[in-house]
Amino acid sequence: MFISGANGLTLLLTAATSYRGANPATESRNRMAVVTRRSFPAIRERHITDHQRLFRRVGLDLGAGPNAHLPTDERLAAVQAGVDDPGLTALYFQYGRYLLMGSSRPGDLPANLQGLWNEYFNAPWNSDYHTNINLQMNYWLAEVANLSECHLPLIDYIASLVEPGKRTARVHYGADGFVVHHISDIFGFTTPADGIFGIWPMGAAWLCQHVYEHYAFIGDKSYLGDKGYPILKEGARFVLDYLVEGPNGKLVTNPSHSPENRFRAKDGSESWFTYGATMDLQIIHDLFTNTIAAAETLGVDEEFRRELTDALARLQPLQISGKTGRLQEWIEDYEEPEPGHRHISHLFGLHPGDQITLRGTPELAQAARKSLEYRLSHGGGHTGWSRAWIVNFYARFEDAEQAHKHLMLLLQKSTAKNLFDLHPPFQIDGNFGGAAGIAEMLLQSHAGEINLLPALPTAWPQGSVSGLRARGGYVISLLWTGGRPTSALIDASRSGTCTLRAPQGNVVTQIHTAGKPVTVEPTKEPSVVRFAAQAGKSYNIVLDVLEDVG
Ligand code: FUC
Repeated sequence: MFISGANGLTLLLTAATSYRGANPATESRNRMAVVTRRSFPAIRERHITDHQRLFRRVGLDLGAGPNAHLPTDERLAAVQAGVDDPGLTALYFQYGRYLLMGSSRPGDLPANLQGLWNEYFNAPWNSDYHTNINLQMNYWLAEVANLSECHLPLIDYIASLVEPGKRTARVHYGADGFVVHHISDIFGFTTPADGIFGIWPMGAAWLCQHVYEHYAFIGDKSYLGDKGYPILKEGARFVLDYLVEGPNGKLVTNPSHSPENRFRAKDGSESWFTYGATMDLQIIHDLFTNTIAAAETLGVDEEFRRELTDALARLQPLQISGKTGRLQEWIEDYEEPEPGHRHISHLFGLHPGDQITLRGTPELAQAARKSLEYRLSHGGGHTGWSRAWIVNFYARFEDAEQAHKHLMLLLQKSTAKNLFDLHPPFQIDGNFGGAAGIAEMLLQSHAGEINLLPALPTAWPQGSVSGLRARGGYVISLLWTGGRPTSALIDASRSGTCTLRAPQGNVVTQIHTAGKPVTVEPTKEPSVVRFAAQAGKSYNIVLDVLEDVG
């Protein structure tokens, strides 16, 4: 085809697959017939409207930075040379949202290892859905970054694995419920794969976290009853069957391993397998807690709830090594041949789980921190996704400077010119995980309270964020200056008690709604207050420095 004398060219392309039974040629032609009826400006306008509807829900301003006038690749090169550019960090956050919007829309398949930007016939790891960190990390951003509907493709995908996963559970383990191992695909692949460490039957249990989190943020009971809870129940059923009594009478998984990591047994031999690996116990804690909460909310399955509660009470507790003070990754305090391993699985309970919290379980938090520091002192964080996870861990430790340092390392060592995350090669999980880490530095809500600016680094002295979501149905905007928060706005979509934690050294002094003061209930901690939030109302939160009050 030759084109000459033109000053513009519009190419229309439609595509379809037979995945859901359609005839691709007919489907493509039908779509083309629809598009060709529209003018190019009209198509563009529709696209922009659709994009802005989602994109503009969240704003992030960390200051323009010194290089705002430069193209992105040059800004990144400057950051890689050590220049501080908070504007690029904000761009990286919004880029993460943009990538999720582009690769995960309701009705479609979820974002795979390359989102949907795979350029190879034989892509790294088959451009598939790995469920021992990668697929889940793709969705850490969805709810907090106000893209809840972009989470739905994952939840639909999980739902599609229930039936095949039930067959696998029956055939491989003689168990009820559904199981997924560490590799899955859109054709219902749920069996172990990839050699010996394919025997990791915790994929479904971890995925179930997303099924519940969608409810925790949005609070849609009909979603929970019709779609969410039936999945949680099948996930929990499998685990109940899989658990066995360990030598000390506690319930453990067996066989069990910590994703892709191995240990040195007492006789010096290396092994992947043991029983009751820490990550299994934490995932199970998460799954059972959420399933019980869901059943309670729906007022169903009292007997099953009891079964789960009993099993939870008998679950092998997490252990701190007497020798090193670190959180143990395995049931025994084994040595590791690769202490800087990229998977930091035994910290699942810190993030994305909530079993370990700074104030709720301070000893475990301290031990988890030691484990993380040990990993890092042996070269941990060398893949993009691993580094992104570390940002989230430090945000949960409320260690702003470390979180920021690892965010910078993510940009410096694991980011391509177009801001795609590098495993290497390109793998999109680090983009989503890194963006989620930025949100986690600004707002947390996993510990039964809304934690405002929990990890604000000195590199972002001035800024604002609008439209982040918190569990409990809140949308939150924040403003800070001189490293100190000045105000926050909370829109409540559900009625309930809202517990607010002001950033370190600050307190909530007043709360107003529609110009009227709201009764603020103090707590034992000066920086924590409670108030009764009503659905549909907006609350202005006034903050001040702790010493200035009273
Ligand atoms: C997990 C990781 C690898 C890679 C692959 C897609 O198996 O251990 O680093 O990210 O998924």
